[in-house]
Amino acid sequence: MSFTSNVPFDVLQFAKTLTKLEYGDPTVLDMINQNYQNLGRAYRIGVTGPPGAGKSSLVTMMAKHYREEGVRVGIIAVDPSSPFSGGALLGDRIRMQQLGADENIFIRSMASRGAMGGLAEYADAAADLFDLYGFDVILLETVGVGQSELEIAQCADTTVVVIVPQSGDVIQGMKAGLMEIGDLFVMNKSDDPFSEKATQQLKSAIHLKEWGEWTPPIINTVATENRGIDRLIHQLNAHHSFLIQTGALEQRRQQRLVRRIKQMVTEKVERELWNKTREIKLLQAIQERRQPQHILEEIYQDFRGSFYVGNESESN
Ligand SMILES: Nc1nc2c(ncn2[C@@H]2O[C@H](COP(=O)(O)OP(=O)(O)O)[C@@H](O)[C@H]2O)c(=O)[nH]1
Ligand SMILES: [Mg+2]
Repeated sequence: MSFTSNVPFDVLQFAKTLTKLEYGDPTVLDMINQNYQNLGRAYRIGVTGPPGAGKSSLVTMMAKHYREEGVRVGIIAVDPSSPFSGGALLGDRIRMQQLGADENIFIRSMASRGAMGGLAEYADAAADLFDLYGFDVILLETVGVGQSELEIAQCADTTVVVIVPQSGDVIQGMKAGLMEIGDLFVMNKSDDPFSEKATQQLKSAIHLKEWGEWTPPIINTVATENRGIDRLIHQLNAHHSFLIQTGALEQRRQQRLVRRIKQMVTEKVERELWNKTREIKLLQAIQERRQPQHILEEIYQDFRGSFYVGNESESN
């Protein structure tokens, strides 16, 4: 299948394709690959932050806002910490139900690793599908608590870090590398009495860092009351323009591909290296109590040698 700009959108078919992707169906991966030249139209926004910060509430409001502007919105909600039928995702769904039956909004929740390598690869590929199917904006919600979540955030063109004032110690909430990845910071739950103090703390923390051409703005929001969302969208538009004008958008996308292809090559090499025969050889060598360094050399040389089978003259 290939895509033109006028493919009629079939909701059911799209949902099925996403499910196939979830099961690692190679035909879907192949389709993404075949249509590689058509990728990159959509603006990918990552929304990350600690559990309960209000990410889903914000994403819902952002989607509403974009819909009012006629923008087609795809939402990918990744929550590795809760099972598919678990509370958090169920909550997400209920909150997002207010978006209603609008075919220009599509929400996909994913909680399991699925058949693909990891959640980051899967989320990335799912975003590709949304992109190919003509969605303008893709909102990628992830819980910012660990490495894999940071990787998911890196699938985005712009990363929004959502934090809340409750703890009274904002810097504490920034531990998981969130400070490093934010292009925009949202202080949600700004109806909280600590909000002002927390915003000041965050501002100081941001200004401690060297940011180059773009210093991340802080946007105060109350997602549940739809407050501050227009300012958030305004800042997102500003960042999007900034990325385009400076060439950073292209650069980020190239970097993303560099990472992705490197990782695929590494995985392929690893699969070939650790075939059954070498696994057995390794175990035998260990049982014979041979020196680890010698085992390493032998396996490595054997692996290298496998590239030159039938081509002895180059195998020195
Ligand atoms: N007071 C207040 N509560 C909020 C706000 N935004 C979200 N919430 C509530 O915080 C809880 C967690 O929100 P949710 O969007 O599920 O957070 P997520 O885990 O980051 O996706 C829910 O009960 C929301 O109703 C806000 O701005 N102010
Ligand atoms: Mg959520």
